[in-house]
Amino acid sequence: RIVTSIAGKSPVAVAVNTAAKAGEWIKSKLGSYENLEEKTSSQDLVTEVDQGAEKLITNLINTYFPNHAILGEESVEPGPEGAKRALEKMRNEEYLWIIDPIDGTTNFVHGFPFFCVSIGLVHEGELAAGVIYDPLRDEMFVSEKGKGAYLKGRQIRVSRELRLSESLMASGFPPQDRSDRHLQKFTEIVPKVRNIRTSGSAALHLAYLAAGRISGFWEPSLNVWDVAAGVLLVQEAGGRVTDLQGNPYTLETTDIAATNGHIHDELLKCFKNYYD
Ligand code: 2AM
Ligand code: CA
Ligand code: CA
Ligand code: CA
Repeated sequence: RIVTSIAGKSPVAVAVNTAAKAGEWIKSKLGSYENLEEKTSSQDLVTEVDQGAEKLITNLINTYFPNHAILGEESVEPGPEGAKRALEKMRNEEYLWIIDPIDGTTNFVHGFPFFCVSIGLVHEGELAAGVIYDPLRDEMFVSEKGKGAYLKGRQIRVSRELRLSESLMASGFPPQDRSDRHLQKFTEIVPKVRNIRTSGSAALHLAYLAAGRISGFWEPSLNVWDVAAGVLLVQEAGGRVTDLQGNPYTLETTDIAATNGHIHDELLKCFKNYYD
């Protein structure tokens, strides 16, 4: 059991309560954001709601843990280099919070109801807690290292499918990567699986994997805040996360393969020669 009462001030409790507050506020702004800005391109968006939610989250975490470091998407210079540099700089902090205030900003902007708040905590270099909150469905996914993964207080497990052919999968197309190899791989994998969803939030896809709603997910060129919390959820729900070549997940991993474990090798087989 994971204790999520804020009275104890456990980091998980603070993460849960913070994600709930941020999520409620984001939900109240759905359809009424005022400033839409393009970051690196017309495919890479930010609104004042992303920025406001990040501030709210940062302020709350700071209140409880003034000595912890916080890495948030909207406080880092746009582009993959900015993300890499920021992580390098903060990597050795004893406690590092990794925040994506809205994962699925494009969906939020268009009113497509699939986005979430993602809050991960790294302790001495290892994922220690991961919380993902979907405010529209009021679904709070919570994981703590060694204690399992939970949805609304009930323990969740990855799915049982043993083969790609019976698996519902998810993937995505981040603005940073519409490369031929990614598109080609997508075309190759579609006929091998039961079906694929590309719903626009890497974090929520990982939470769905942890809950057994899909059996696998892959996506290249992601940033640490897209996946940190989701990776722990998947691992604590019995799943497996690597890069596309099968190396174990680290905070530096950008090309992600995550599955229920059973179909992992079959999925990785599809990525042989991916980088050649
Ligand atoms: P976001 O909504 O927080 O920006 C969809 O394929 C995924 O790509 C989402 O998780 C989305 O996160 C992420 N994404 C958006 N812009 C990105 C970028 N510039 N680099 C990497 N991932 C990005
Ligand atoms: Ca973004
Ligand atoms: Ca994101
Ligand atoms: Ca975001």
